[in-house]
Amino acid sequence: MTAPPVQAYRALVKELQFHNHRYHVLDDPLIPDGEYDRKLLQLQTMESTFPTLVDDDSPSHRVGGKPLSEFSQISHSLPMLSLENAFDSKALMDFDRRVAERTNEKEKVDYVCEPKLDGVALSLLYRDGMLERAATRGDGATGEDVTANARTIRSVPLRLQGDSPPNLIEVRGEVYIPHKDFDRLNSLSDKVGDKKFVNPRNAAAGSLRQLDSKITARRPLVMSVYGVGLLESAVKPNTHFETLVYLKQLGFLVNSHVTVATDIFQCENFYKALAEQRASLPYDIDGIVIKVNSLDIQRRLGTVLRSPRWAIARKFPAQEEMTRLLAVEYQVGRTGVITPVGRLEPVFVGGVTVRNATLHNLDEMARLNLCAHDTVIVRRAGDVIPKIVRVVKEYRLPNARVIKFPQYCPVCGSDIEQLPDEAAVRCTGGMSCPAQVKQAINHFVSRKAMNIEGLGVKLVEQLVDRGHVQSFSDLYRLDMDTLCSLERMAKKSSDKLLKSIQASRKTNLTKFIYALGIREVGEGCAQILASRFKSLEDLIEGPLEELVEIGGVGPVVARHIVDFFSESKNITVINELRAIGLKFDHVINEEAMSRPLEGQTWVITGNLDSMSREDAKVALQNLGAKVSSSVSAKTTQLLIGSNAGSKLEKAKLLEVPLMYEKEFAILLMSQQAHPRLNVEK
Ligand code: JCF
Repeated sequence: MTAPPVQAYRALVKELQFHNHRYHVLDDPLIPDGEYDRKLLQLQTMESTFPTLVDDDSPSHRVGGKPLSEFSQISHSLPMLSLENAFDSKALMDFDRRVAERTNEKEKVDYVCEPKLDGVALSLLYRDGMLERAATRGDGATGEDVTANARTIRSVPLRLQGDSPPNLIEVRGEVYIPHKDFDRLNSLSDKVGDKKFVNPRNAAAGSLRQLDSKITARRPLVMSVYGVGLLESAVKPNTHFETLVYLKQLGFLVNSHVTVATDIFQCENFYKALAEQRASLPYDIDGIVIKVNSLDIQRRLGTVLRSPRWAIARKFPAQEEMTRLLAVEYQVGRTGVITPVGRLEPVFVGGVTVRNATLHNLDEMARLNLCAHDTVIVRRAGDVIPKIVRVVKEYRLPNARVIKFPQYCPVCGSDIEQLPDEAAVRCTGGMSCPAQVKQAINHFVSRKAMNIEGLGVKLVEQLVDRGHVQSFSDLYRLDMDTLCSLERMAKKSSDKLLKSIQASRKTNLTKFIYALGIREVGEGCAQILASRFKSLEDLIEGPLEELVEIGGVGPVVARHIVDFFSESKNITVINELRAIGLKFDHVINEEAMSRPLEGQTWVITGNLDSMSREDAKVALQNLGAKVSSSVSAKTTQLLIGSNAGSKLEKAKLLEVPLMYEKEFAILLMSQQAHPRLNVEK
């Protein structure tokens, strides 16, 4: 038998530890994953051939070991403290005053601010640089021994870095699961029919408390450290910030947002800045933690009950709250999309009072499986539209009635349809559906369409409900008597409105095409179509192939245009308008031509491949568009790159027209190809 290759083995362990740290702690891998896996396999082969070689810090231990029958209890040598909460800035100022009162008058107190991670606390004990024991917080005095599980967490060093590790160090931190890993975990568990996790925190807590560490090993846990308990070492840090630097040097992951503040106002500013970033951080946080920086002052301040006097958690408003579902109502949009909306007992969540939550569509309704009067968890994260996360089944009333998505349009009773590759359910009623008529009219009369002033939403509502208006042409048949019979309409305003309606008879082709409300045809697109076809007849006859080739139109929009004009109802509407004497000759407006996107508001989301977002922004601005950073009902168009996130979600909800990068590139090219559309400085 050959002698075990001790040196080669240790070298390989060290090499794997180095790459593990680069990947999981520094987030800066040096070698590709496949290369790492090969090296790990090599190590495992060595270990199975020469079992005597296996060391405690072997990376092969990351895969978990034998299941336990129970966790043993561990008493913390120094209690694991909890934090006092501050829910407003006054509470923070009070904290600062209490600190000042207990410290020497001339002493300047610095603070350290960090995000408060929403995970589970864990304590790690290292003796002579080797991970010896890991324990949960438990009640602060005693926790559970989860050493086997902690070993599987890649950002937990099995051996500390550096040549002179402390004799003994107890490191404390928070174990969590980043959003993207959580989403993946939940979609995986979906496939095998497992129960989904409600949120990353619960998933982290459940994963850390698995008796079978092989299961924990497959969960994407991350540990970020924030403090030290016991410490036996030749050199000791003097401040909290130095402690964090020290922990980083030992190979731990320390949150990158940690900042020193020289007074409490800076802490409050840090809080505000982080609140802004909260929705875009890759993990959940529920506030910030503020600690006195000097460890000497910390010692003098001491603790009360179970919280230190030298630290406080400034909490964000909760993003999830519980409330009661009052009813589900259905909104029918301009294009017939039926959106279920939950009416809620008002609840303060994410910093505002929420009364409604979107239920998105049929699939979401099926997922939630709501019953009348259910108790629900509402989530409002960032400026995202509030949604119902789940039902609290335990509070469901006996014999509660299941809420079913309607089988017919709740407004007009027409059939509804769900297209194979669409989540949305639509009413097929078109212009026979009052809800769609109202919205179509609202769009038709809007400023950038026919520009009929004085015809607001409330008025349109009445006109349609009383049967005065069923299609666009009916607007031109309205008379004084009819208008005066409506609520809050006197002679003067009726007269003004009639004049405005008459004035709109003379318009141009762009505005008219836009006013028709063809799906996804915004003003920019209408402009392109008008300048290309010059007359409505030619546009109506334009074959799909020709439309597809127009820069800025794209296959999806082209399809919508062809579908629109192949509906005889729509042709009838156009003919009626013509018969009434509407003029929509193609008037070329030179100024509008050089700025075809004038008056539009675009939003960019995701990463663009062919250009930077900044370049795309400048290009849009040159064409006359405004570029905004958030999606709202006013957004004309959303430009979508890869990995688009919540903006895309929101745009879909608000039915904002979408444009993918490819189509956008074509739009830009088409602008350069047409001298008249060119941008000249
Ligand atoms: O991120 C956290 N959840 C967190 C919790 C951060 C800290 O600095 C903490 C903590 C709990 C107690 N510090 C203490 C003393």
